[in-house]
Parts: sequence; C-alpha cells; structure tokens
Amino acid sequence: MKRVLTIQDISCFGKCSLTVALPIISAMGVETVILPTAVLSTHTLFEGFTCKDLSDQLEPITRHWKEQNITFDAIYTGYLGTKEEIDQVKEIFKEFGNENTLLFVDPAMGDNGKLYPAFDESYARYNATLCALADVIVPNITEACYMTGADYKEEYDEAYIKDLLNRLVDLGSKTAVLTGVSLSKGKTGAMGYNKETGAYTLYQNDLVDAKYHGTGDVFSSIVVGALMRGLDLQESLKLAADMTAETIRVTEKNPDNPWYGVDFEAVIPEILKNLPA
Ligand code: PXL
Repeated sequence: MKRVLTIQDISCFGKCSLTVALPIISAMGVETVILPTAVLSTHTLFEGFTCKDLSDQLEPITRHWKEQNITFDAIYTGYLGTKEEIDQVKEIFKEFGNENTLLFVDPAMGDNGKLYPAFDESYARYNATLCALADVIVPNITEACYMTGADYKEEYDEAYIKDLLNRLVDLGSKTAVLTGVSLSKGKTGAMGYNKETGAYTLYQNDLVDAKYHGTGDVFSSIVVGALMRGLDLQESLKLAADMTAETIRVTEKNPDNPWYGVDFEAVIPEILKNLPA
C-alpha cells in the first residue's frame, strides 16, 4: 500500500484541509499520515474562528519519524499558515523527499480573485518558493496570479491559461495544473502543462453553477489518491474533476444547504468504483 504524508491545518468544523484529505485518500486505499500545522475551530471564512498554531511541533514530530525510518511515497501540502511554516515544509521535502517521492503542492490561499482572510500578497509570493520544489502544483487562477504577478481575469481565453501555466512552471515545478479553468460557456475543469514533455492536458466537464468552500481540497485529495493508485495525471484530473462536480450536485440537493463545505462523503463510493482493482 502506498503511503502519503499530508501537511495542512485541522479546521475542526467546516469540511476542508485535513478533514477532507484524510477520509478521501484513506478510502481510496492509500495509507494517509497527517501532519497538522494548526487547529482551528472552523475554517477562516467563519467569523471569530480560534486558531492554535502547531508549527513548533513539526520539527519534533518529523524528527521522531526519521528515527523510526518512516518513509513516504508522496507528500501533499495544502493550506499552510505562515512563511515560517513554508520554510519548515521545505525542510521536510529535503528530509523525506527522494527521486521516488511525489511532491504535490496545493498552494491553498485564495479564490475568486481574493486571498483568504489570513493571508497577504507577500505570503502569496512566498508560496511560490514552495511550488518551485514540487513535482506537481495545483493552484486555481487566483492563486496562480498572486504567485506569478499576472493580472487576474474572470473572462479569458486559452492563450491566457497557457501563459499562466508557462509562468507557473517557470517558478520551478515539473508540472503545473490550473484548476477552475473554463474554456467554453457552461464548462469547467483543469488544464495542465508538463515542462519536460511540453504537453498540455485539458479536461472540461459541465459547470455546476454553485460555489462551495473546500472543493479545491476535495479535488487535490482525489488527484493524489488516484496518482498513488496508479492512474496517470490525465486520468487523475478527469476523475477528480468529475467527482468534485458530483459533490457539488449532491450538496445542492441537501435541504440544509451547507455553504461551508461539500457533502463529499456521499460520493466516496463513486470515487472507488473508478479505481483499478
Ligand atoms: O483550503 C481551504 C482552507 C483550509 N484551511 C483553512 C481555511 C481554508 C479556506 O478558507 O480557512 C483554515
């Protein structure tokens, strides 16, 4: 069984980061080791959230793992809190990464043209230095613009997306995948670019016209799980895009209308049907 380390916060209530990554990746048949960077009462889109920073725990926890000869097939990072934490994650990449470790960075820090409340532009630019070390990065268009200095556009064409992808791989990663890319009316999905092969991959499915929080974490978790189960990048992006759209469809039917996160739990059986035996 493959083993993934995922480094993100625990938002106790709100269905994002570790409370999404752990159940999804585990259910996909991949051992999931967690390194919580902070404990929050809720994610940061609720008013008055509490936050206990755990960054002083990262070094002793990972030192113990090293002593126990624990290794990982992939390291997947999501929402991180501070520049210091980004530096600590770089150290973890150095300590635990080798040519067989997939380094997967989701620089979760904003959406819809804006950064989340806890971040500023200087943090966003610093996140680019973590992306530089990754094999695969999966920013949305907002995060890509903050990291590369490109203008954020709501209306765009394929040339704009290709330019963003080129700017992203210039930061240093082998492959960049932009999420939330819509190249025709009523469609959305992801477009990737592999610097080494020069190949672009595009996957578009039907746009479900609703916005929920935590869908980026659902998407990234499914991509990581699928890559670990042996699907290639194109197949993994397709599965993640289709299943993320399905979580939104299911959530829209929920009479409680939970704005804070999607009902990914209901879609787990469908994700598993698409994995190799
Ligand atoms: O990836 C979304 C996310 C994760 N963790 C925390 C957040 C958010 C988005 O706002 O606030 C704490």
